[in-house]
Amino acid sequence: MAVKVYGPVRAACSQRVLACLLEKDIEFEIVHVDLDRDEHKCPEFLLLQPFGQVPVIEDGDLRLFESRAIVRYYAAKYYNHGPDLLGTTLEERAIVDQWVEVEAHNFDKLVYYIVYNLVVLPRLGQHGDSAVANSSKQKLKAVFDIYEHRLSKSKYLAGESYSLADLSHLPGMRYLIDEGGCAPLVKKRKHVNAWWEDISSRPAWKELMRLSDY
Ligand SMILES: N[C@@H](CCC(=O)N[C@@H](CS)C(=O)NCC(=O)O)C(=O)O
Repeated sequence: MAVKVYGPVRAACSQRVLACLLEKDIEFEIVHVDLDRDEHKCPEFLLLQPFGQVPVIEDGDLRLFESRAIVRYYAAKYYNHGPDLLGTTLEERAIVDQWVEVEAHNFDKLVYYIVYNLVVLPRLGQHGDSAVANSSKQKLKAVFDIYEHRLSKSKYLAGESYSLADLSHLPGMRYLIDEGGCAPLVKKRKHVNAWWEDISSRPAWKELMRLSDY
């Protein structure tokens, strides 16, 4: 039975989940949730996700929200199917987890402030706060400097293999580069740029970009 994924295919958090399902070649069905029409705040949706956010998955009897919990679940459930996204030893897994947490706590908020103010609000005909976007870009430079150093030591964030740590960054990186005006911040950092070129060339991500109709 196909996994049901509730959320717009273009939402960054939905894309994190979809990128993982595509890597693992897991069949899925997208149930579109229109955020512009506040469908995620309606009572039926709140029964699925009490915080009123996407994505949510339904897989048989299992219902799960929080995109990083979902990708961890599928990476573990289909450990032997498709690429290993978790790491093999306890230590490798801990390092993957560490960088997934970095994405969630050091990177994602900055992406949100930049994209919300420069892309989402203007799309809705409202003024974004450019001061907030600019100060987030300054903070992002410092984060990218740390990534640059890390990626000068290993091909991927958690070591020599692609993992959930890299996959988790894909949607935010795309938003920053394609819509948030941050391409120069990436391009001028040799290792971050090579990493982005590599991870965004993966067939699963390219397939998701086709589904997203970019
Ligand atoms: N930590 C959650 C965040 C979910 C989230 O922020 N989803 C966004 C779309 S990327 C959303 O639903 N935004 C609408 C809202 O918060 O009202 C996750 O990773 O699933």
